[in-house]
Amino acid sequence: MNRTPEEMLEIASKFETTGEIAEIKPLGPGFINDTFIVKTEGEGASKYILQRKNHLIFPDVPGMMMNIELVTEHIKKKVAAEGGDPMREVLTVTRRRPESMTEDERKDPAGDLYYKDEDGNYWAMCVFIEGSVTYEKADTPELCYKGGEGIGKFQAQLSDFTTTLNETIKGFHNIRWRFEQWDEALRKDAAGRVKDLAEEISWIDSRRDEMLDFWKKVEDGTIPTRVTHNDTKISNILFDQKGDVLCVIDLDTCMSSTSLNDFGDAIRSYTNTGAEDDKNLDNVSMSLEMFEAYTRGYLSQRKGNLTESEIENLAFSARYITYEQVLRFLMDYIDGDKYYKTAYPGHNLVRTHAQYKLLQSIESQYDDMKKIVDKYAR
Ligand code: GN1
Ligand code: MG
Repeated sequence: MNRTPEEMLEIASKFETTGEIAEIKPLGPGFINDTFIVKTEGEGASKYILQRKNHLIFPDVPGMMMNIELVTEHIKKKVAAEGGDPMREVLTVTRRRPESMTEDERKDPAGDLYYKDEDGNYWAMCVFIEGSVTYEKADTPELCYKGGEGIGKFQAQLSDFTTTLNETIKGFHNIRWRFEQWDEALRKDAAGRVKDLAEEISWIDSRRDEMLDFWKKVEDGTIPTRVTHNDTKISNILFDQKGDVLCVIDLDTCMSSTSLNDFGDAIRSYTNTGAEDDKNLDNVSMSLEMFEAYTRGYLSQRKGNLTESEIENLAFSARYITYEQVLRFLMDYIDGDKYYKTAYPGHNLVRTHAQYKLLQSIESQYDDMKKIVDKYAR
């Protein structure tokens, strides 16, 4: 949905920025939200990230914003206590300008954390961290190590967080729930594509039981639940110019889950020698070197704080999340491309094939992955 510069300015002006708003430009390739960078000039000149939060995907944006506020405030206190910089080492949510708020918004406990426009779109803002760098791909083991350290630290900072968070997307990494959606998608066959997908569907079917066996351990408490990020791809970490982690961003899916999902999703993203949507499957495989670097970085922060069941299942989590991603891309293709933004027809099927190639590569290196986990976890 395109908005005029005047409309964008009006939306951005609802938030408590310093300086005069001078420029609002689209930013980044996010699949879910629309993201803009807002620059202000004059006294207090700064930069901000303005996002239209996709409320079709996040049904409770106020609940999500409350989560983000609680989590970032918790981390801010920790960073300050340790002598760090709370404006750079964690996201800062930009609140609404009090004078721009209606009576009802003032009564809402999350009312100053977002703006709902006349079309029902939700907008939220945070401070842009100057000098920060993001990567779409992890090119070096050093970067993988740092990324692992970053997520490990994030989990450690939240290990004593006790407030119950809202579930921003129902059953996000719950494969039992994903199978319910999957069965329904196949039954509906909304885009008439199922008839051409026998092979791809068999990839999902043949692994269904082993995935459910893993998830049962979460359901019966063998694997504990913690506060986790749930979308740990490398582009969701801000690095400084030297390559050190500043902070973790995109906290939309921050909620209760297993720490394993964060690990698995990071491995899915960091270790891929190709792109998530590579058309050339020869490019796609899991780099064991990158796996080792990420694992070493992650466990440097979490070793001693994970349970035996978490350690035992750490390597498997990469199979679990990559499998889930194959299922989610394929399911969206079957549904007629309703969830992920696509750049061309068939994009979700290309993503499915590329992620499946990655899954096969992970499966074939599974024994080595377990050995690496053992080496750094104990
Ligand atoms: C989405 O928000 P973004 O674009 O970082 C998705 C993740 C997927 C990822 C695949 C809320 O992440 O779960 O792993 O795309 N986020 C949501 O690249 O569905
Ligand atoms: Mg996201």
